[in-house]
Amino acid sequence: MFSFAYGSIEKGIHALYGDDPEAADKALWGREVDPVSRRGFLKKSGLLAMSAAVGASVPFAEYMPGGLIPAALAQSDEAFRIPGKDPGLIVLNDRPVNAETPPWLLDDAVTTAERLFVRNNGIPPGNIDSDAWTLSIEGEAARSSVSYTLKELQERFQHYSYQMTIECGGNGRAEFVPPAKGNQWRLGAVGCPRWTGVRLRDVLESAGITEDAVYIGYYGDDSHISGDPKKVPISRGVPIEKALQKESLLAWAINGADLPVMNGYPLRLVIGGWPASNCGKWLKKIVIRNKIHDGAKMGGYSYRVPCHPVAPGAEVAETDMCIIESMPVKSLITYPRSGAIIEAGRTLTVRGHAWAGDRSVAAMAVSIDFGATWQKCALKHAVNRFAWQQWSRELHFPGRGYYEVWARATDSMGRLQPMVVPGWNPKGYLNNACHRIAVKVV
Ligand SMILES: Nc1nc2c(c(=O)[nH]1)N[C@H]1C(S)=C(S)[C@@H](COP(=O)(O)O)O[C@H]1N2
Ligand SMILES: [Mo]
Repeated sequence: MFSFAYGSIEKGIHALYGDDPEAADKALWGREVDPVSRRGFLKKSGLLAMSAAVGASVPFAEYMPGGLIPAALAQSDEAFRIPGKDPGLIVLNDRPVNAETPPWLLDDAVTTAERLFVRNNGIPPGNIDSDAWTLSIEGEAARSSVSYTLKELQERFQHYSYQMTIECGGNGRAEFVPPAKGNQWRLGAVGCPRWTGVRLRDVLESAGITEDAVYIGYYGDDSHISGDPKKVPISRGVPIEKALQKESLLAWAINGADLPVMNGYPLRLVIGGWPASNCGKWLKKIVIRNKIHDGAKMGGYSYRVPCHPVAPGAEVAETDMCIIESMPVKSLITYPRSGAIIEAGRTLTVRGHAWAGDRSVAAMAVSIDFGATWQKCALKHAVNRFAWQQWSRELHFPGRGYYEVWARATDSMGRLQPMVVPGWNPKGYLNNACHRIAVKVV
């Protein structure tokens, strides 16, 4: 068994028929499927499942008509709209808030703040006072401990802006078989806004870095989901060389405006090319360590993958797990949306972005014949290191029918995206399988 990126044929057929799921079922199964059983609600076991899905018990459940899809889950409903975010974001979880951006909303070359995904491990801070905000630098490998208010940071150090892709290490997790626990990200835990701030390097050097420094670690102002003040939701970090790269920023702005609260207001770390879990939000403290940082979610199965490939579902000892560093080569089709219908004889220009962690993207190709042949795409250079690159390709379809457009990037070291979900790992990280969309020519 293997599964394709972003869904099976079944999902593809459903995407193709968009708003008409009954027609999709007919196409897929040759018959109509009872919509209630198809949607999985309101079988007798449904009450628990429904409570879990809406995130609350349903006091009037006994009055709920059979077959009703809770409004909280209906596509058009905005009950859980996240303030400051595009209503098209898909909310995966509301405690804590986690939301991804569907590919067709990632079409902008520079991701807007409204369309940047949200990934929270804990409960974000409330009542943030940016005037009173301080960042401290300390740790065994810091020559001195220093602390700056946000204003001091902005006044004392030179400002830099870079467009940088941030992608959750678990983006694409939904496709792993056997499944991995955690937020079931599909494709949209990624974005590439322009960040402005000061260089982490300049600020670390102002404290002084001792010879034995090997790693940094961050601490944010969010609190643990359990409510236990002694527990830290997440505290990750990177090797000192990565921290000292010129693009590593302490950022207070996204596309020239304040960070949204959900994305770390008023200050966050941005480290290019590595899992976004390294980009600490609501940043209060950086520690310079003389050993690999051992904060929350640095060990065990968190943001680590088997050092050597394992069979799907294998048990892997913690000692055989290695920290994820550069993210792998990947691409998205951001136009058209899967399920596009075009007239026979018309051309279709497909487009999207590609990125490759610490590397750049060297080539981009698309296929309309399930990978039998590939067509080279136009590909732009990155505006700076760690920014995603735009690609496009005009397509001609030979006749009416059902097609899939598959997109595949190659990085600067010659590595290609795989067609199938690669490298099963216990927590479902690093799925960089090709994105594909359905297109019907009528
Ligand atoms: N303080 C803090 N920083 C954090 C997190 C968090 O939960 N708390 N989540 C991390 C993870 S796992 C990811 S993928 C990115 C997500 O950044 P975003 O929510 O701005 O998209 O933030 C990282 N920084
Ligand atoms: Mo993440």
